[in-house]
Amino acid sequence: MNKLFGLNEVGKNRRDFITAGLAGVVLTGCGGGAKGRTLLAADAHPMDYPTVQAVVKMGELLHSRSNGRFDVKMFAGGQLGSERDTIEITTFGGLDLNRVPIAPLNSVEPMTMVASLPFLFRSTSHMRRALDSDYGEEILAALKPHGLVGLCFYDSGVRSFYNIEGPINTPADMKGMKIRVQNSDLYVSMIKALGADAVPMSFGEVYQALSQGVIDGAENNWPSYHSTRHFEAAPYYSLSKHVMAPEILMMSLSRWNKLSKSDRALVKQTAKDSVHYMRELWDARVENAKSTLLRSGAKVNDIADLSLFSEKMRPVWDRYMISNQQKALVRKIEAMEF
Ligand code: GTR
Repeated sequence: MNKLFGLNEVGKNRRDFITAGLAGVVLTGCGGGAKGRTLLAADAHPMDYPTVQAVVKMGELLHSRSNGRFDVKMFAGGQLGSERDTIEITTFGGLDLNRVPIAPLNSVEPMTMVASLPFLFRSTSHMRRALDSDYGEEILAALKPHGLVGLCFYDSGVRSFYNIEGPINTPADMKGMKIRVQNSDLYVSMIKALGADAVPMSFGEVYQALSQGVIDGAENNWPSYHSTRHFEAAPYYSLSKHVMAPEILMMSLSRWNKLSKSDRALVKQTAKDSVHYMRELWDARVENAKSTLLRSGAKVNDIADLSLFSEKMRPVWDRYMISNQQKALVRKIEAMEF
């Protein structure tokens, strides 16, 4: 069916099931009643994760700023399916709000690949300033033709590799390793460029795949490495810091189109305001995850020469930065102070 996402039969059935269930939530008047002023939101993370808490906070702000006309009902913990599935559900309006990482949007809109490039952002402040600026808005706006309204970016920190075998210090240490990646061709290419085998897989399947030795490793930020308990099966966390790709909070275009002009501005502003809150939670969560992981026996190593990784991954930039719009945006982000 959908060429972009290519859901298999299981995925399609799950999508139809979820959509029917969500329609039930709206029609039975959960909060907003049949007019659906309760915005249904999805997130793959558990309730206490910063991305989830930020959207919950956004719901509270929206509720008070709209004098009770809007609120948000959060379906956390991946209960509505994989991120690929929920993105598709959002595009046809089965979900109002969805917080996803940028990687699975790479196959939907090439401009999202810009912020997914390895070693593009050189510091947290560089990443935040770029995404808070018109450059970030340009990426968010590119989602619109796909039925998605990008509201804001949330932090996702720095992603590094973890595996079951031993510390990684150079790309040679990864040779032949099966590394799980998010569903994105760009990510597949990044791993291949290092000489490892890339295994695209949805987030919820990684723990089992690591435990059963179906894969040797994966990559993620400190909080996700910790909250998923992937460290139990893959205790070697090597700080390759290869990508700072952000999270995106988006709204379905069909819901957006039903809002008045002033309500659109309210939703956009409230989402933006939730970013500050998210970042406070995020910074604390990173520190907490680091110290808990170190106490729990994770074997963390710094990598002395990150250029060994960045040089091998660099050809990925040329392969995926094809359009003039992508190239121009990359140049502008690179030219920023960091
Ligand atoms: C996390 C992100 C999740 C999920 C995960 C993954 O950092 O917050 O939404 O995409 O990465 O690796 O799939």
